[in-house]
Amino acid sequence: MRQTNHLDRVTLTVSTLPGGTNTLAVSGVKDLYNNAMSLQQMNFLYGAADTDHDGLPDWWELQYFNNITNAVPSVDNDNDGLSNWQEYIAGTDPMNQFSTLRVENIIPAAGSTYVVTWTPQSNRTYNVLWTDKLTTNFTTQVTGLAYPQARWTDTLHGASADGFYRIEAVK
Ligand SMILES: [Ca+2]
Ligand SMILES: [Ca+2]
Repeated sequence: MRQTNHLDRVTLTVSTLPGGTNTLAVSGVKDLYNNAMSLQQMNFLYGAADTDHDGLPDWWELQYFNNITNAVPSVDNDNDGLSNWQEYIAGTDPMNQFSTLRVENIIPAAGSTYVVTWTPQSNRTYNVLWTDKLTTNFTTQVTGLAYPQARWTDTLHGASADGFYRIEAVK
């Protein structure tokens, strides 16, 4: 950040921002001759501290585990099939088995299509994957479906005898 002669100190008080990158924009800045200067902008990280270096930010561990070191990324505390780390990425509650990411419904629709639904979380995007056999790899069908979108229509696999869907969350 560039320092200017007439601006030697700024005190900024920040509270209750979401974790991650936030943008601070400063406008109305003028130079020594009272000419308007271009908008100054900076990005800063808030709430990204991770005291125990386990990949789960302190603010997240505090919110769900009342402590900044108690949550174990690989553990599935609420037994919903998602590890705590997966719940952090998905934006779901790691202590509530009903808050989870899964394909909720696959509904046959007109024109040999299937409508796939899930429960989206804010600030997440979703990818839908498909395979005709669980012994083969899933292939990505669509990416970047942003909250609040909660459904996707598969127009490609209506004639397939079998089909399996997987939903991925991207933070
Ligand atoms: Ca942590
Ligand atoms: Ca879980």
